[in-house]
Amino acid sequence: MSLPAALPVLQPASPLAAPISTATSITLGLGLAVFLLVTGLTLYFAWRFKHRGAGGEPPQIFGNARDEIIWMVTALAILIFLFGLAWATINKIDPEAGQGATPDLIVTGRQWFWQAQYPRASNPAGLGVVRAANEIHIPTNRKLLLELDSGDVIHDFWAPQLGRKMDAVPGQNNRMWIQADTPGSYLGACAEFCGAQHAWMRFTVVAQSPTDFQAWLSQQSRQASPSLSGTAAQGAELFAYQGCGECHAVRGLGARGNVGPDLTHFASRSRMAGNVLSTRPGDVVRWLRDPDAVKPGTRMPNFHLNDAQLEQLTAFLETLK
Ligand code: HEC
Ligand SMILES: [Cu+2]
Repeated sequence: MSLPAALPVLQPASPLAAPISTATSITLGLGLAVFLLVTGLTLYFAWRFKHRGAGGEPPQIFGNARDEIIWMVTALAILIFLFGLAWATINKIDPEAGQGATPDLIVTGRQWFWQAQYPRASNPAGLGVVRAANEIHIPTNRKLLLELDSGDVIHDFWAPQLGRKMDAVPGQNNRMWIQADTPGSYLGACAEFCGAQHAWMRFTVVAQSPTDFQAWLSQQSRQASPSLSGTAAQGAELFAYQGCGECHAVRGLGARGNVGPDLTHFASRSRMAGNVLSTRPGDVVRWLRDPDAVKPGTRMPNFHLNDAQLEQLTAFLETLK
């Protein structure tokens, strides 16, 4: 999966994002027109009248009612137009949620990754817990209500192709809508400075057809299988022994931590740690060897693991599909 390095801010892929790009383009276009008119006239007059010589000050004009009304009314008309445009845009991108509506998704920002939970109520198959990190799956062609929470400081959820952006404030449960028209991967980022690794708090929204999405949901709701053998089994033991489960959940293996990402389906994702690394074995080893070297300031400690231990843990993590 290849994603652009920069956020595609003016390439909407949603009826909730298109009005934002339109309003941005119109506003910038108007600003550009005014800028060109004013600088163009200034340059023109400077050139046109440069031969007048130093004849003292030109006559000053005061109190020309007609001219003053023209430039006040023009400016006011532009402002009223922009106000109307903003109003119309807000109404389109931010429909009312309805009191007490159950969110389709609960997205929580944490230093420095995003967690996505799919509450039971929006889960017609009656599946259990589904908790993903940094890869947020959604069905296409449906308006989804997102609840935004934070586990620590203020973050800001922004997937510019799919909807507006909104702060995730501790204890405030902000709500917004997103929608994707076509299946695909859409890049998102934290848009509110939240500490040293703010720039590596990226995520991907994976939009799938409703059938594919249901299949993903039921696969994610499965628990990890405890029947492992060889290096992977040694890795699972080490995972328990080192206390990784204090911070990470692996459903089915008794690990219930909620400080770091839920790892139950770690290997089903393609990127980890806020998109900074892939989930391929080489990158997993790099992360486990020294998390702070990859993301300085991370809450995950360095366990000073030797090569054999790194291999075992990685083999175990790669089984968590
Ligand atoms: C004190 C809490 C803590 C402990 C203990 C801990 N981790 Fe982490 N871990 C984190 C945090 C926080 C992150 C998220 C880092 C980020 O993305 O900024 C993380 C991220 C990860 C990731 C990347 C997951 C993803 O999907 O992005 C893996 C894999 C991982 N840890 C494995 C382990 C293993 C294996 C152990 C035990 C040797 C362990 N962790 C122990 C806190 C912890
Ligand atoms: Cu953040």
